[in-house]
Amino acid sequence: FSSEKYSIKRKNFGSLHDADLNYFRSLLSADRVITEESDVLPFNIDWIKNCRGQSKVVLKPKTTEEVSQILSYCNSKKLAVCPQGGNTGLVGGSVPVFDEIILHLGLMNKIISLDEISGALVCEAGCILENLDNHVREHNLIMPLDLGAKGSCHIGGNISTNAGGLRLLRYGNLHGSVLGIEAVKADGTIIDCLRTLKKDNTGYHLKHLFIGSEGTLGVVTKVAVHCPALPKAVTLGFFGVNCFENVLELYKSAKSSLGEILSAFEMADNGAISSTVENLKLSNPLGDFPFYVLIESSGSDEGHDNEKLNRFLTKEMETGHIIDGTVTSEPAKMRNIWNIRESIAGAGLVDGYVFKYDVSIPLQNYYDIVLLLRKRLGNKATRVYGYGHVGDGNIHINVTTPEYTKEVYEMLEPYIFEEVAKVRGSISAEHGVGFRKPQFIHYSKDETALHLMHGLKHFMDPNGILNPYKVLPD
Ligand code: FAD
Ligand code: 2HG
Ligand code: ZN
Repeated sequence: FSSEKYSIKRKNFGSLHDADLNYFRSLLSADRVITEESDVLPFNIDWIKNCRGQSKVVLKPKTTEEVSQILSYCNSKKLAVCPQGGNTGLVGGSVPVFDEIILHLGLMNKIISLDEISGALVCEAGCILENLDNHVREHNLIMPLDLGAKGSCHIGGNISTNAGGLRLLRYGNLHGSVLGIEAVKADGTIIDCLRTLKKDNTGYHLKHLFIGSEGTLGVVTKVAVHCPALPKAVTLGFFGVNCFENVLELYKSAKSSLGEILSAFEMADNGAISSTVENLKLSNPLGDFPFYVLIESSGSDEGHDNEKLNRFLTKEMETGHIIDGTVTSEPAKMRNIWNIRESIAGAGLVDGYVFKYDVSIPLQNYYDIVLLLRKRLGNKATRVYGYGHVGDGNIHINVTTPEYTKEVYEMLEPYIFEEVAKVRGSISAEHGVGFRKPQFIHYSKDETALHLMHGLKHFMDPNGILNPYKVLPD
């Protein structure tokens, strides 16, 4: 259990009784109140199997009103609640720590409207990202975010974590793309900020409170998202690069040569790609290189885009920044290349256990941390590798071991956060703070900021029932 593994004390919340279950059964139907231990178990365990809670019940509301009634009841009884979307979060935020009630949004999965002209999509929070993307593509639009977990994560979960992903470089983060939100406060009040307007400066921009607050300030029930136009011409290149300095040179050059058509710039080191080849049996279309770079262009004119891309590639083969590569516009081939990149997150799990770090670091220091950790851990780790969203200054470091050990954990934390703080980086670039990092948040936020966050939390949720033990330190 997470509480024992990380020595956490249960806070003074109410405990679940039969009368509470009866109330929930009367409100929802009995089949939407899950209490069978084996059925509840998967909702208690996170994606990387690092955290495990002890909840006895999963509630599956279908409407905002049901969410409101559940929260109002829980607040009156001081019953703690853990909101859960697709449960793909990587910092333990989506699973309970003790016996918090799991509020699963999966049945709130209706698409409400799509305005093909403005690109405004309105839907419920439990819609799966990939389903939304497939739907809007039929109308020549795409979702402004894409990530390896798209087949299971919910748009409400994405918004609650302010997920970044593979195209943030192009479309920006969700604070820009989310047009409106409907959310339910801890006391059951429904906050209706569900507008589809691009411009709306009427007072405080409340929707932003719910973007990235990881279920601690309210439960997101409906969202309005701006969907950009589906690009007509997409090309993907996968390249072998000799050293990290050349990855940076290539990024600089891609920005200036490709300009507005550059839609992704990702890198993975040799260890990251090897983990997908060795552990998941994926085939690497290139030979063995110290670094790999994935560059995607998306535009509206194939001829114009290809001309730019060819000029860029010819130049970079000549400079030696690119040693080898493959470039394709065929959807199936592009899918294969993206699959190698997107599979890295899960590949390390095959080794046994993965310690995952997700940090923002200024680009000149971006890769240093991987080298430092390799040296520090020596043969204590099976693999130490780095990969991530170069265009966003965001690197993921995965350390794999046969099993979780306190010794390796203590060699990694807080060391890694200290190193990140030295260069004024962020200890969580895109995955959030969740359960795993509240005690380290001070490496990235000063006391005045934390004080304001505590004040907001208290104002929004005075009993602290929403996702306790997460985000903020005690
Ligand atoms: P969950 O995991 O269920 O929940 C995440 C947090 O949000 C929890 O704190 C939960 O309490 C809260 N929450 C969920 N739904 C709601 C709601 N409706 N209202 C209020 N709170 C809610 N992240 C990135 O940023 N970029 C990536 O590229 C990326 N790639 C990933 C690849 C893989 C293979 C995996 C497994 C994860 C990846 N992630 C990535 C992590 C990312 O945070 C999640 O995938 C996603 O955004 C979480 O959505 P979810 O629906 O699974 O939320
Ligand atoms: C990615 O970019 C995700 O693939 C997951 O953010 C990163 O698992 C990780 O470390
Ligand atoms: Zn990522």
